[in-house]
Amino acid sequence: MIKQVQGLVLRCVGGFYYVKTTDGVYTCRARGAFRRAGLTPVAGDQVLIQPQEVDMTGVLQEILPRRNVLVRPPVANVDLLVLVASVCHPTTNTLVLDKMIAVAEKNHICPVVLVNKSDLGDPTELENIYGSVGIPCYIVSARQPDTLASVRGLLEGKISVFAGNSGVGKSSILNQLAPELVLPTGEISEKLGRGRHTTRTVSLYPMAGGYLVDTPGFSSLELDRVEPIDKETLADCFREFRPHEGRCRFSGCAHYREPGCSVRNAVEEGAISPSRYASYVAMYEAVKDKKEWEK
Ligand SMILES: Nc1nc2c(ncn2[C@@H]2O[C@H](COP(=O)(O)OP(=O)(O)O)[C@@H](O)[C@H]2O)c(=O)[nH]1
Ligand SMILES: [Mg+2]
Ligand SMILES: [Zn+2]
Repeated sequence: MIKQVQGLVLRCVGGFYYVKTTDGVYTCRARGAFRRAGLTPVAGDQVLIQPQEVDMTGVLQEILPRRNVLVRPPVANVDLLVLVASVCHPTTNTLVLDKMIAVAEKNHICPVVLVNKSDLGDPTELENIYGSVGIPCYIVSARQPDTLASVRGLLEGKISVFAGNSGVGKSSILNQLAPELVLPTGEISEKLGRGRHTTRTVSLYPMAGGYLVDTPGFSSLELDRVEPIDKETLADCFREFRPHEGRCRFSGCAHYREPGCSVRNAVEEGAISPSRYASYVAMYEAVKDKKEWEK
């Protein structure tokens, strides 16, 4: 009987997989069968390995079923997508944020919004939009570590991917959350990032029984190969629309220009944020005329 143990892939570098098990981190090679089947283990994967205790090496034998997997950065079994926005420098594009939230919802990843740099300006506008949606929204400042206490609690035991425009403060926040981390921030990180994209490796940084993943910017985030979300699924990805299901005058209402639309009424009454609805309309218009064969 060959011994097998279960572990978590923390990092993949040059064909080596660092797999954390209850008795330590094993440096593993993947079984050749993976390559032949076009399968690649990624950080976040739960795997079975054949361990060799003498030198803490092993062979990665099997990838256990994934709950989800991101294309870029390649990470599996993501619990939270932490979207970092900032009050200023850079300003937040709510359409980009809402697109990310929608794709997270579609992939059963819980979106979280952090409004950072609250020491520099008024976070009320973003707080009003996202606080009312029912997705966790926190006003924080990487310069005021106290503001991050409740965020730390939320991340406990989870795999969390941090995303947001370059410069919003992702790395600064991660450094505060996990003090043993020393991620480069600001201009230094921009210089390091340039031209290194092809060799970038994804790491899961341990924090409070969970793991954190940093990403350089929205442009390096790809949650889903099949984009955009089709028009039938889009409304489901806006969670504040869900209570209106079945309440519109027409069944199959797209909440677009139809009369008697419960979602549009809610926007007019101020129960749904106009900014969120505008994002929905922009995303809907991008897919509404797509034919089946164009997808
Ligand atoms: N005033 C202020 N500056 C911040 C805050 N968070 C980050 N910064 C600064 O914003 C710049 C970009 O931060 P960085 O963490 O590299 O952003 P990233 O590109 O999202 O990882 C750096 O100069 C940080 O010092 C904050 O909460 N308040
Ligand atoms: Mg960074
Ligand atoms: Zn409707």
